[in-house]
Parts: sequence; structure tokens; C-alpha cells
Amino acid sequence: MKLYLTPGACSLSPHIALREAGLKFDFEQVDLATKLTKSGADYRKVNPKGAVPALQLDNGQILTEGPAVVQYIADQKPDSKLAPAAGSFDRYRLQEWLNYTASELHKRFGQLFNPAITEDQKKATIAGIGTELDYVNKSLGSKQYLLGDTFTVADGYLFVVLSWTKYFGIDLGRWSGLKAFSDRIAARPSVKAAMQAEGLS
Ligand SMILES: N[C@@H](CCC(=O)N[C@@H](CS)C(=O)NCC(=O)O)C(=O)O
Repeated sequence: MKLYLTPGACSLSPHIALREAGLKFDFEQVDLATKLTKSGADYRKVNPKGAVPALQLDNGQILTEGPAVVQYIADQKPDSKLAPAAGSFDRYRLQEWLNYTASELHKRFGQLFNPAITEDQKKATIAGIGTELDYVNKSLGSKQYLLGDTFTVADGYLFVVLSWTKYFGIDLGRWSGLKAFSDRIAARPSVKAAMQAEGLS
């Protein structure tokens, strides 16, 4: 398998999942500004949407959309428990978190990464993220991970999105549960290895 990624972007989530699952994979960096891969290839030929992540399977198929990619990875190694069994109620709980992270949190951060954002829009977006993080912090409560005692791909994705707070002066310390969660995930060997491989540590 080959993962197309951009250091520190949402592609870090499937990168962590691949390492958690212990799967064999290569990766190639994508420059999101030029849409060129590190080897100079046109990334739009891999993913016409131009966004990372994209996972190229050994049979040549390309899978995109982070929540789908991480579930695919998890299902390659069911014993890793990175995702509850398909069809179980907990699997829908996982999808609930993946979808919330993608469509609410990730999307809102995406607006902040847009250089054309005005100061007023930025303030409103940061306030909206704050309200969402209040909700996530409360839902997490005293649990170690979003689904309870077991790390899943939803935790890896939330960790990556939370890591973007530092770029916009959002103090994660405001939410003690989320700060502890983030520190807990950052200490996992797979996360350290993925971050090192992406040149982030
Ligand atoms: N819907 C996609 C969105 C992925 C996404 O927003 N990727 C960002 C990096 S975190 C990106 O590649 N942005 C550049 C672009 O879309 O041109 C998914 O969930 O995988």
C-alpha cells in the first residue's frame, strides 16, 4: 500500500492507523500548493479532488476520504481493534465520531487555513470551534478514548485535528480532558513514529 500525505495534514490520521495496524506501506509526500508529489508526478492523477489523504492499494485501487481510508486500514487487521466489527452498534458510534470530526471540526479548521479569511470570519470560526470542543470534551468525560478504553481510528483523527489548535492561538489547555487526551495519544509509539517520519518532531 502507498499513502499520499502532506506532513501534519489530516493524512497523518491514516498514517497513524497504518502504523497502529502494523501494516506494510510506503508513503509519498504531496505539495498541496502545486499538487505535485515529491517525485514530481501530478497528484491530481492519483486523486482528482487534489486533497490528501489517498491510499493506493496493492491492486492499484485508490481510496480517498479520511474516514473511509482509516476504516479500510482498521479492517485489514481486525485484531488491532482499531475499529469495532462492521455491523456492531459500536461501529456506528465510531462512524458518528469520524463524521463529526470530518464534517464539523475538520471543515471549520479548513476555513482557518484559507489565507483569504477575514479577521471577523476568523474570530467567528474560532468561537465555533470552541463550542464544538466544549461538546467533545464533555462527551469524552473521564474516558481514555472516544469509544471507551480502546484506542480506535477515531482517536487518531481527533488527535490530528486537535493538533491544529496551536496554529491559531487556541489554547487546548482550556479543555483539560482534551489536553490529557491529546498528550495520551501523542505518547503512543505509532504516533511518535508517524510524526517523526513526517518531520514533525
Ligand atoms: N474530504 C476530504 C478532505 C481532506 C482534506 O481536507 N485535506 C486537506 C488537508 S487536511 C487538503 O488536502 N487540502 C488541500 C486541497 O483540498 O486542495 C477527506 O475527508 O479526506
